[in-house]
Amino acid sequence: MKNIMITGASAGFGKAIAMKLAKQGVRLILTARSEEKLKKVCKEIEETTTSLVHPLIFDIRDYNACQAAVDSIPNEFKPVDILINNAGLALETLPIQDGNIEDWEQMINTNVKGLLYITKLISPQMVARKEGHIINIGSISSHEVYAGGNVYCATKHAVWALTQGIRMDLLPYDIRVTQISPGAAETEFSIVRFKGDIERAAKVYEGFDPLVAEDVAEMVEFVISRPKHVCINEILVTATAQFGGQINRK
Ligand code: NDP
Ligand code: 8X3
Repeated sequence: MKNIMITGASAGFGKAIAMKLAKQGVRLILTARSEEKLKKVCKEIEETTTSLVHPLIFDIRDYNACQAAVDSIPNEFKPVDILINNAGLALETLPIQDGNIEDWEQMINTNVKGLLYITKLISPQMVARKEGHIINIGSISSHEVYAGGNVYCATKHAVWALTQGIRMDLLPYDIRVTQISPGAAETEFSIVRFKGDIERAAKVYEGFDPLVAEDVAEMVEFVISRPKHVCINEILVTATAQFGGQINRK
């Protein structure tokens, strides 16, 4: 039975990945800040699958909290075989001159530093065992920049650079490192981005069929099911209606 840790599993991709992998009978360590939402996901998994699940409630921006959470993982959920660095967010689409420092810090601290903190805490045991798989959730924004996407796109470009750097560093230890880079997907992402403005968020997905969280979960399922000698370096996946930053709306 594999031990799989997924950050940001209370909603969106993280939740869908957890639900999908739970069907295989695994041990899941799921993390998020929202206790109520995460425990609901855990309950659903426990009630509908044979998988075991351990929730960790903490803010990934806080290194001490990350360390305490990782230290508290029960022995039966260790060692982590697969780490899925998914927690992340975008805030606003403001031009750079109007940007909000707190928003920038939250995106950088979550999307870049949070990913680094968890990778730093989990990778040493993978190195020691010469085994493991790290999957980073990047974005089309790891490759493209759009108006008002400035800092969010910079964080996802950083995730791409880190995926490459981590893969190079861990190459001698047979550790697989993969980035999954989705285009626009309808999750809570835009509601978070527009700070609860549901109507504005809905407009992002008007006039085309966006990706859904299940699509990304299927990519993860595929990537981890490859034989050990196969490392999918990156999957860049968009809605059929999206090419780069361009969306063909009807
Ligand atoms: P959601 O908003 O639906 O989910 C985001 C998850 O991240 C939640 O579980 C949230 O949990 C968690 N999270 C956010 N901030 C923190 C924090 N400080 N500490 C711990 N957990 C945190 O968004 P998505 O599922 O769409 O996004 C998941 C990832 O996919 C992100 O990295 C995003 O950038 C990326 N992405 C999204 C795309 C999209 O169009 N939706 C496309 C490409 C990439 P909680 O709030 O409970 O802490
Ligand atoms: C999230 C999707 O369209 O903002 O990474 O790049 S998008």
